[in-house]
Amino acid sequence: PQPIHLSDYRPPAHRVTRTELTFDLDPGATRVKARLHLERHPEREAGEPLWLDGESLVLKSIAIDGQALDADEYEQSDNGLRVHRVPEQFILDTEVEIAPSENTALEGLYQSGGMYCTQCEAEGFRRITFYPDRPDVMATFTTTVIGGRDQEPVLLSNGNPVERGELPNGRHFVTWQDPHPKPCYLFALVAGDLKKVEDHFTTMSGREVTLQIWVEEENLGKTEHAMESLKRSMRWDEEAYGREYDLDLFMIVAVNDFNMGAMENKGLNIFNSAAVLTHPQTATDATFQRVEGIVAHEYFHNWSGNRVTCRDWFQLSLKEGFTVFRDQSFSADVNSAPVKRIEEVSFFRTAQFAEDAGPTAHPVRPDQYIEIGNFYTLTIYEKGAEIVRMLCNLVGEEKFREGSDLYFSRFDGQAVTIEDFVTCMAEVSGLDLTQFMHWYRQAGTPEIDAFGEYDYANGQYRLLLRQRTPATPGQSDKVPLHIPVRLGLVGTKSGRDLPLTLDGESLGTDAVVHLREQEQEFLFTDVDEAPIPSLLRGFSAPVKLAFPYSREDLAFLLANDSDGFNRWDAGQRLTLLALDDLIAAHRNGVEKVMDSRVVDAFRVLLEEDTNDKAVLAEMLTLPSEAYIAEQQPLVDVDAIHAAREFVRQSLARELRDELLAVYRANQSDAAYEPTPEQIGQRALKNVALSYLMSIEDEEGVEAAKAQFDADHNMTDVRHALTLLVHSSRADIADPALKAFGQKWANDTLVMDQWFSLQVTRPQPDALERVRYLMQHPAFSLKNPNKVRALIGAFAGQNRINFHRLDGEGYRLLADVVIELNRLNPEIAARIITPLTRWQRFDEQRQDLMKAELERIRQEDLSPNLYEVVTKALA
Ligand code: B3K
Ligand code: ZN
Repeated sequence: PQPIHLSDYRPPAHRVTRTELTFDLDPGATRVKARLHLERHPEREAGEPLWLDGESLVLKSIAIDGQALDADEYEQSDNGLRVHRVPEQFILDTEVEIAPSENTALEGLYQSGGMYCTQCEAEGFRRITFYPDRPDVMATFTTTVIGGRDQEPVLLSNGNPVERGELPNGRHFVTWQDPHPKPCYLFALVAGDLKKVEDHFTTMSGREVTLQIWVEEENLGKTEHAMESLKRSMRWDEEAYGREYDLDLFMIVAVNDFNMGAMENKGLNIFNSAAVLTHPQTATDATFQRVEGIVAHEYFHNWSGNRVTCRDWFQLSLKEGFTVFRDQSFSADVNSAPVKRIEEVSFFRTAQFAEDAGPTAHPVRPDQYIEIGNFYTLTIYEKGAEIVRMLCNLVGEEKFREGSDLYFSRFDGQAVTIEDFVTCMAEVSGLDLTQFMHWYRQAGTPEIDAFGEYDYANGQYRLLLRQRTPATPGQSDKVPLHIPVRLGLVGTKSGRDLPLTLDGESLGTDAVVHLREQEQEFLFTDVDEAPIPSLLRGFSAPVKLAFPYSREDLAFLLANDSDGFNRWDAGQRLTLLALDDLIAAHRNGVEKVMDSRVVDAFRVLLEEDTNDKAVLAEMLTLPSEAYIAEQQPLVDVDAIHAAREFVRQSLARELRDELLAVYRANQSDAAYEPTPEQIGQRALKNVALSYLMSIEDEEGVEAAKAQFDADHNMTDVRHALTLLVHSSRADIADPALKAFGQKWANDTLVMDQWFSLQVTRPQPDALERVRYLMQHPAFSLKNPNKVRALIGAFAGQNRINFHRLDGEGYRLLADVVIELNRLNPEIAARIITPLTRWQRFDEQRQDLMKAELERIRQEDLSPNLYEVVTKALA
């Protein structure tokens, strides 16, 4: 496979203005008729051949303006069809046959359970019919779907239903019309025996919109939260961005087999059932919040993605980064904002930093790719969102809104670029964003080294910032970035933010300084007491910032920083320093000693009377093994695990009574609600229980068992069961696990949780459990959720067992990847990730991991895996 380059972009030779499709559904032989109204692109010369993408299609007929083409008038290949000569303007008719029942890649038209559904982004439409499958070709769609009256009573597509009727042989049809021109990646079709829940929304201009969520009958009771989230999102987008919905009907469909979370098809969003269905008895708080965020994300795409779309797939972050930023802002508004930010950043610094430091590192706007399906990454999504957040902070909220209004009005109905977006922000604010654009071009996480010095005599604080972006594959030289650093100076006497005066200008007590040079000095004057700097507040830029804080400094910031995010971060930094010592002690075989400063800091937290329990729960949570590993030059899996366990157990022993008190004080019989208050309270209670269970405290074990038996809600039940299964108390855990498995045997989403919590246990039998559970009747390699729940959870979260020194963890993952290469290349190329990160491990593990990558390379690889494996072995 050959890479595609951004620099080769040209508009298409022909564009489609109208697309008319007819689907005659059949599992093994669906017929698709396409009538395309085509014309030459005004920027391209006359006489160029017509190119249509197409994969795995059996061509039955082809005609131009009613004339069937002779065999020498066109040429068909593996990836498409070329018609040598076409008129300036013409109608193309084709008919193809496809086999949805054989489609295990879950791209194009496929079957999930008994129903038909589609996934076209990025390049799935070419598996449905011959078409210029690129986002800069936008057409109106009319779609007729024919199915069995009994098997497929419900036939859905984009837009509004305009006609329906009966046909011979027990068949029927519905015709749908979507008035908004769209690229084919937003096309969708769903057919099956589905039931709906309906609601209504009145838009800001007074239009009535019908809202429908379509599910299998047994899931009708699990849609309420998604519906409420949808209505909240619609209102929020009107208020925050002035964006109104533009059709009379908005549909969401839940399907069990889906590669990603969800898809923003125009008027017909298709969701992974795991990202839309909830019920207090079956879904955890985390799932409730995830559903809210994803429903919002897909809805927000209606403007940032659908009305204004991407010119080409290199611009993917134009819609994804912006839309993630929008859904993050929404979630922060309707939940606890500081907790949201802490959650986002701790995930980002663990997973995106690792991606940016690994063999598949790429810029937020890549300049080349082999398989675009590999670029739905944390970098495109989450780092893209961080860039938009920086832009918003740079221009200010008001100008940002002005800029987004300008963007939506100027480019409505068009396929555009990242420059188009940034130019709008520059225009309304008058800021020069030229240097800022490097954020989109440069891969790798910038590192800032900061140093500070207080001059008592003159009352001045000198802050030196030095930036550096490490080399990444294909990018050895980096230029300095424009980095907004939000900061405060916290007085060591007063514990307060001191007034900031920079270059004679007074900036209040919390300000943003702009780091543009490789090295830059900031001299704050009129500083009355010695300060400790609080840097990168709110994670104002996606960078690693190092400052030589002492542990006393960090304990001080943890107690005094006015920025909630940086208070949390000070606690994390303090714990990380203690962990460093313990990791070293473990490696050197020296006795481990707990740092009393950490214990004291945690004691203060536990005794604090704070309202935001969710924030407190975050502060009490230790950095994950994955994040600790991120900080180490050489990852020692066992030492990290041992050190972290040691900290957990030491804290549990020293603070046992306080933890038990917090646990008891936060128990509640109140009916389950996914409110921020209740979620915070459960989180706090469950963190306390985790500590108690780490030492298998008798009362802790009793509490976990009682919490499981009480069966109050899935958050509490799952947490208790996980702690029991991860403990040595098989006497309690085994019967509980069995009872849980039997109770939920028919609920596929709960069974996913049952799989995950078993294979993440630290005991040495975890890997054998994975192999055993792969034979379980509820498991299937064809279902992406099951693959993630079992294999993904094991390889991603059970570090000590995945990295076993006998290499069995690696072998297991490689075996699965090889099978998935045939079944579902997109999932194969994702699930392999932990194997590609061999560079930071000891030599023995490096060799084992590379050997498995080599074994995979011997296979007949899909483009997806080919790209990832070659990069990983480069
Ligand atoms: N836009 C989709 C991505 C699906 C791509 C899968 N290859 C989901 C989202 O970001 O909303
Ligand atoms: Zn998206």
